[in-house]
Amino acid sequence: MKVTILTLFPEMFTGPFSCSIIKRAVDKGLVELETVNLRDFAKDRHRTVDDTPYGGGPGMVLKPEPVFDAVAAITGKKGQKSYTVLTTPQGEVFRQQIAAELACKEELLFICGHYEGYDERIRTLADRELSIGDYVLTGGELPAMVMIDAVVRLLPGVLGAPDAASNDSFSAGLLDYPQYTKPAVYKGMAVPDVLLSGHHQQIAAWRRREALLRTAERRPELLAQVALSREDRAFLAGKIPGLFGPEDAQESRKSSEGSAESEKGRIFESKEGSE
Ligand code: 9D3
Repeated sequence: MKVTILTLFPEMFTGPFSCSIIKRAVDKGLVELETVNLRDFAKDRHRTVDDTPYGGGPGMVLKPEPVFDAVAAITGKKGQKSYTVLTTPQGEVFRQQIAAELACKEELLFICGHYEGYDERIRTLADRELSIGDYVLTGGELPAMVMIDAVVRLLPGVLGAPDAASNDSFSAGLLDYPQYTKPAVYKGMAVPDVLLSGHHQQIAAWRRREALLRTAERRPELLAQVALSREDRAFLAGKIPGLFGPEDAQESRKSSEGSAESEKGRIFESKEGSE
């Protein structure tokens, strides 16, 4: 995969891209990363890339000409058009599914703004407009780094041989289960007995339940996208009355009336499990 980043701050990318897993992926030739300085495409001797907004108002707006010319130069150099992502707070919120889609592209181009906004005509260059969440950053560079990191780790060979347990469909969409390593007791805190038991089936069942419980407690909205078995549902309904709607709260209400659990989020729609 080839990833090009159009930015006014190419230096911001040097640190993150020369460390750890991304660096290894580049060294292995699995991905090629290139930054292009938008300022090199400014038209005047002051190298201006932004201007005041028509109609007035605060802030500066990224001019169209440098961005269009830079994109044309990047495309011309490669002959083939890259799948183009515009980083913007108005974009669709980036998530794992989008990372997986981007990981299928041969060539990606990220256009990063670093001003209050873009001239609206720049949007026509984008195949997709993406944000990384509802908080205000100073530019699109950190979002581009976040997205590139999420995409590159999905490329074949980047993480080494992925073991079936860590990314199979069984755990997909759930938060991770709790993990422990030695010592078995630390500052009075003991590792759960089941993990020391050697009963692999019981361990797998415990991990599944812990992942389900954590997800239901912390991110109940994620559960709607997870395939739950009858056993999963029975376990969760027993732990969190009303999770699957008001119906299931009836019989378990007596047992946990007034508990904090009963106040947790509700899942009204959920994928039917295949098992
Ligand atoms: C939403 C704030 N805007 C109101 C006038 C101004 C503005 C502030 C900061 C416009 C752009 C920016 C810079 N941010 C990005 O370019 C950006 C971003 C972000 O701030 N949060 C999450 N994802 C992204 S992707 C690009």
